[in-house]
Parts: sequence; structure tokens; C-alpha cells
Amino acid sequence: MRVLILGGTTEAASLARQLAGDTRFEATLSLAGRTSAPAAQALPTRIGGFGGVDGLVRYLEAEKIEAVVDATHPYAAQMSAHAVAACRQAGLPLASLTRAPWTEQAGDCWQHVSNTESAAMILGDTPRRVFLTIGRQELPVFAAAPQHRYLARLIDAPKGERLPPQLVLLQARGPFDLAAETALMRDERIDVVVSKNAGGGPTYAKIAAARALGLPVVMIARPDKPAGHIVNSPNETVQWLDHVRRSLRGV
Ligand code: 3Y8
Ligand code: NAP
Repeated sequence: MRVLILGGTTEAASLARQLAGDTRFEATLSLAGRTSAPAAQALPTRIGGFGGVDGLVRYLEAEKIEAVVDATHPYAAQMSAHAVAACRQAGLPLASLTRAPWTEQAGDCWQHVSNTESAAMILGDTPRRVFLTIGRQELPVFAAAPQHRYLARLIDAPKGERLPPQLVLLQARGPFDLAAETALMRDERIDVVVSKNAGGGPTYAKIAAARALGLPVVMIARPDKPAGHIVNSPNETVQWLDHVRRSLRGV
């Protein structure tokens, strides 16, 4: 059965490894092409946007895809909206591989905001030393709060976007570990962390390190992310795919 995996996450990479050796499925992984050198994947990979919902429908039909798995990041809301619309239009089954958000633990000091603009505002007027861990795409938002010193972690260097004046770039790719995150925040004398609620393990270390150091975390809420049939792990995804395969083959 021909399958399209919308990827770009740890779970998608894990699912790709599981499907690569499984002769029941002929799967392709899809990336947006956000990073200049994405990690090698275990499946044949296509890179780049589809060209909106219509482009995705055309791809699904041209490639004779029989089932789609949305394994994109919790903040990739537009891709998920397009996947739901395109699968409905093409009459294809869609599973959405979701990831539970992080929840506050004893000792956490989270300040919840609804979006990146509110995160920049809540930092306040007094200059602070901010660990910005939300990547490159929304970095320009913090140019509106130039009084702070930002340590910004991203994968590729920004290309010409408007940037805050006091900016130190840290190019690094997750996953990260607790000891390194704690040492980094201490050495950089960070006094507040700005984060998305990515969930999962690969980048939780910064949240645990902030708790250990008694630092506040400005936590940007997840966007509404449309979904098809919800699955919670790569294994559950493979079970769903086999169920679809059997029903299509009448077995
Ligand atoms: C291109 C594929 C794997 C997947 C690794 C996960 C874990 C590390 C957490 C921090 C937070 C951040 C960022 C992050 C995480 C995993 C996972 C995850 C956050 C890669 C990848 C692609 C991307 C796109 C990139 C965004 C950026 C966001 C960096 C590959 C590594 C900050 C999100 O420069 C840019 O334009 C980067 C853009 C979207 C958010 C942003 O707005 O800048 N991810 N990340 C995917 C594609 O082209 O389709 O390059 O190999 C995948 C991973 N990113 O295989 O192990 O699964 O969540 N990615 C956030 O959570 O805030 C890092 O530094 O503490
Ligand atoms: P997004 O805002 O939801 O989507 C914007 C557009 O990017 C989509 O309409 C689509 O373009 C294209 N696109 C997104 N994901 C794609 C994929 N897997 N394959 C092909 N095209 C894709 O997406 P985003 O938040 O920029 O995320 C882009 C990628 O980075 C995704 O793979 C996501 O899993 C990964 N990622 C994102 C974050 C994050 O913080 N947002 C974190 C980690 C990983 P067209 O309309 O042209 O089809």
C-alpha cells in the first residue's frame, strides 16, 4: 500500500525506520525544506511544499497514495489543515501522529502566552538575558523588544530577516541534554527562557534545566492543529496503516 508521511519530527523519523523494512507498505517521507541539510531519513524523501491544498491533492492522485500520516510538529498547523482538507477532497484516510504537550511540574515557573508577540511583550521593559529556543522563523518578532540580550538557538543562520540588536546566535540541532542545557544557561547568565510547548523528549532538557536553576519559562501555547484519526505512537500508526491496508484489500 502506497503511503505518504508528512514528517519533520522525531516521531516521523522513528516511523520511517519502522516502515522502511516493512514490505506491506511503500512509503515516502515529505519535508518542507526548512533546513539546509536535513538529517538523512530511512525512507525515500521528497522535499518542498506541495503548493497548497490543490497541490497536495494533485500529488496524492499522481502518486496513487492510498493513506496519509501527518507526523508534523505540533506547531506546523497549516500543513495539518492542508492535509485534512486534501485527504477529504481526495477521499483518502488520514492519521495524525500527535504528541502530548509538556505539563508543569512542582518547581516550574511558567508564564503562559498565546503567541510569539505576547512572549516578546511579557519580557517587560527592564533589560533581561533571554534564552530564545523557538528557532529562526519568528525571531524578527523580538526586534520589537530590543532592550533585551537574546541567546537564540536555531538550525540555520537567519537570512536577512529584521533581528533584535543584541543577538547571539547558537546554531544547534536537538536533541539536547540536561547537563549541557544547565551549563549553557548558567554560563550565559540566562534569566528567562522562551519556548514552544513542543512536547516529547528531544528538547525537554531546557525545561528541566530552567526548573533546576529557578528560572521562569515563557511558554507559547500550541496552535489549533486540525487532525484526522488520532494515533499516539509510531507503533499505533503502523497498526492503523495495516488496518487500512486490510480494509482496502478486503482481507
Ligand atoms: C526541517 C529536520 C529528528 C527530528 C528533530 C522534535 C525534535 C529536534 C524540537 C530548541 C527547540 C524548534 C525547531 C525543534 C525541534 C526536533 C526535530 C525539533 C525546535 C528539524 C528538521 C526541520 C526542522 C524545522 C525547524 C523550524 C524550527 C523548528 C528548530 C532536519 C531539525 C525551534 C521548534 O531555520 C528554520 O527555519 C527552522 C525552522 C521549523 C521552528 C522555527 O520556527 O524556526 N524546526 N527541525 C523540517 C522540514 O523541512 O520539513 O533538519 O533534520 C526537526 C526537529 N526539530 O529527526 O530527530 O521532533 O520536535 N525544531 C520548537 O520546538 O520551538 C528546537 O532549540 O530548544
Ligand atoms: P506549516 O507552517 O504548518 O506549513 C507551512 C507550509 O510549509 C505548508 O503549507 C506546506 O507548503 C509546507 N510544509 C510544511 N510541512 C511540510 C512537509 N512535511 N512536507 C512538505 N511541505 C510542508 O509548517 P512549519 O511550522 O513551517 O513546519 C515546517 C516543517 O518543519 C514541518 O515538516 C514540521 O514538521 C517541521 N518542524 C516544525 C517546527 C515548528 O516549530 N513549526 C518544529 C519542528 C519541526 P505548501 O502549502 O506549499 O504545501
